[in-house]
Amino acid sequence: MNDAGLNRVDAWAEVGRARKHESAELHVRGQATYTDDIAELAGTLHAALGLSARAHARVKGIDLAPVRASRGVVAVLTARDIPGLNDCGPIVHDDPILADGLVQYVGQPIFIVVADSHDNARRAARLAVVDYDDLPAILTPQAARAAASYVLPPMRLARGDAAQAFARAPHVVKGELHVGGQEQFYLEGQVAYAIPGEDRGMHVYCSTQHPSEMQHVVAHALGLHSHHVTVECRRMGGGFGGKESQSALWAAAASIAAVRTGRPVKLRADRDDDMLVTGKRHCFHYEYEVGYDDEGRILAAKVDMVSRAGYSADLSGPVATRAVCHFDNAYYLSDVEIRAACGKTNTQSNTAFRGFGGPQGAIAIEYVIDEIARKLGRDALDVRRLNLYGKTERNVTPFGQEIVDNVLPELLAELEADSDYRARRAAILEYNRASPVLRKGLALTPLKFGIAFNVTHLNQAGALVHVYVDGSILVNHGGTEMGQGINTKVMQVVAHELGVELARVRATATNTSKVANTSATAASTGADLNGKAAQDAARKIRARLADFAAAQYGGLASEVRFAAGTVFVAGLTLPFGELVAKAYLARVQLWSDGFYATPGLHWDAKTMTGRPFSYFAYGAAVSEVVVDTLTGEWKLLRVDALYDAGRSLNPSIDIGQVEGAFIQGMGWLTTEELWWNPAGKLMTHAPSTYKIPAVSDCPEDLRVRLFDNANVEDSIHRSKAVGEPPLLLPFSVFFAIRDAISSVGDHKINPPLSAPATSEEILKAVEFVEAARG
Ligand code: MTE
Ligand code: LUZ
Ligand code: MOS
Repeated sequence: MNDAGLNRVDAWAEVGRARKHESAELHVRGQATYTDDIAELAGTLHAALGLSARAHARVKGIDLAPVRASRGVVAVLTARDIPGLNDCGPIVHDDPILADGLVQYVGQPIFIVVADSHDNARRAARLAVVDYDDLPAILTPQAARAAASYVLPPMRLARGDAAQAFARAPHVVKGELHVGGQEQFYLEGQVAYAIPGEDRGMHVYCSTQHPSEMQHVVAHALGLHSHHVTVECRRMGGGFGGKESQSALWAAAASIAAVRTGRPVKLRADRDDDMLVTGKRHCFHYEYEVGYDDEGRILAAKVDMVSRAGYSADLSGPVATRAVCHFDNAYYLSDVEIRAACGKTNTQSNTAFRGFGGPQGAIAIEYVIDEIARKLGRDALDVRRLNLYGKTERNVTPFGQEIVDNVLPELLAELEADSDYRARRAAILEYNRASPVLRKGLALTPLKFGIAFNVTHLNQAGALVHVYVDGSILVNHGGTEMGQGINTKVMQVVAHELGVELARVRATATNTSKVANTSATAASTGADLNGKAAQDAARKIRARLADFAAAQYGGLASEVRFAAGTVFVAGLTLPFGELVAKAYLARVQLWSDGFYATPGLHWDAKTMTGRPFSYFAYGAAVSEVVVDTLTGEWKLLRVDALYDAGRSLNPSIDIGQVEGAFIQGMGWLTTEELWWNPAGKLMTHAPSTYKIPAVSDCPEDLRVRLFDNANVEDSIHRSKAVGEPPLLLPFSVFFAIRDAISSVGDHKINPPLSAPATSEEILKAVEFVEAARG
């Protein structure tokens, strides 16, 4: 081979390339198979859930005769029909599959109807006559705190001496903030299809981020071993955390119905039921007190947060832990005390949602910095910069983890320049002077997000790679595809390792009988963990092929190269497929498992200290809005976002993730409002009343760029996770709105603004400023 050829091979890479999503064409053609698209077996029955109409009550009696008599009904099942454990809680076992004598929220499942069609099951599910004996209900986190009603003991993290630091601080700001929850609103709702097999076997197709946990829950509910149950998921139409633990109810109910009827049973929630039954992002209520100096440097900080956990623990503990570990966001807090509690309320059991408490922790400190800046008459960006973590000092988090690669100073400088922040700030001041009704606002907010499960043992993954005799490659791993592109990234890693083009690699459905004991695809770690596991498997195969090639053709195994579909050995080249076919005849094992466990993690839950994260991802965004101060309507005019994806495995997928997270987070902070009536019924349980952002809400000018910053940790090809962290970027939208509102009072008054900043909330804040201005 000549030099040009060798250069081409040296430059060859499959990772780091902008590749389209492996299912992109199937998605747009409507040919991608979701759980509900799987061809139904003959005899398949359909289930629906009968739901509680009360927030908290004893069930004195229940008349199911009208349900049984309804058209097409085959069986009606209650808690007593569950062969094994009536529990689907992921950590604490306080989560019944079917309520048994006590209902704890409006929407809690009480019974399962099995019928010959989806519609017949749904119709019948409404016909039960339930005799309730109402009990007092707690609906808000504040009420939960007042009653000391918690699903878990409250937690506390402290560093330094906050009391002393407050005593020395020239200024103190004190206040409260409320940040609402959020419905995951995955396009594909919760669904499971359970097929009973021979000898007590159960195969469950389920839209889930956590097939292994579904396997365990189903096995326990049926009184079986894990080896009886197989759970499979080719893809989800979105999960966003809502299918990390809460797919369990649906998997378990379908399986119970399948066992009881001896027939395949599908359970698919319609949107209203899905929203009434399942948990969401936790809303948080904060009480804060922060001491600062004349320039805005934070000297002391105290925060007490309480979340709305709902009626059971679910993942509320880890969510609160992540909130505690992200209260600092990008800022060094020398003397700090952070408290968090998970309020037990008679509402849906809240759960994971993109960011997993991180956004809820970080927004509080951003709110405070925003207040400090206004009190001092400084640009909030200057106050933010003043408080940023340092590079080699002031670089240890309150939980004791050293930050070793803080790029925020450079990243902010780059974004400030690229977005023309200062000039636009001046232009907006000018605009607002001449515009009494329409007011513009601008804000730049940073993010720092810790990557790893904050529960150490979950940071492991497995993979299985098969090289077939024709040279085609099949990869299976423990991660699940929910649209985020994990399969594409893992396929790129395998293709890269074996030196073949991406088209030669295919990924198959996640299946508990292929890779065992997997963690949820969550905490943004999917590609990090499963990419490493698949790389490990591919490397083992490549090493065997290299040994074989060297033995056949001479030279050293360590010098055999695999690139561009070609194998380079002892001065010869041969196609990958040809070497594979020869290796097969020579009885070389052409498939392998792979495994990865993130090194260096530890966490002491009692003191809330350790090294819970493998590394941190960084980013920042600038948003410009215009607010109508008469109606509270607003529009996002322009966004500039810069995100540190390390050496991105796939820049086009990563940019898509940043865009998606941005718009999703913007919805959380602005238009998506969960509203329960005084009786505790969630009234916003459909898109008619619950407003997620539409295409028309996306800014016309959306500039997302990746900040190239090779990961200092030995992550997969030095990339960084991207799934959740960019959800913090639309803090900039919220604070731009607050900036526009505060212009009404010449930026001298801090408008109280809760999230979501709906039009009503904006109007209230405008009125507050007008009243205070006099
Ligand atoms: N992107 C799409 N399209 N759909 C999703 O459901 N979930 C998010 C994020 N991006 C999600 C998504 C959440 S909550 C997580 S934790 C990560 O993807 C999980 O995938 P990863 O770890 O492979 O990035
Ligand atoms: N920790 C975390 C977790 O940081 N993210 C998660 O999604 C999670 N899930 C379960 C337990 N801990
Ligand atoms: Mo994502 S909330 O960790 O599933």
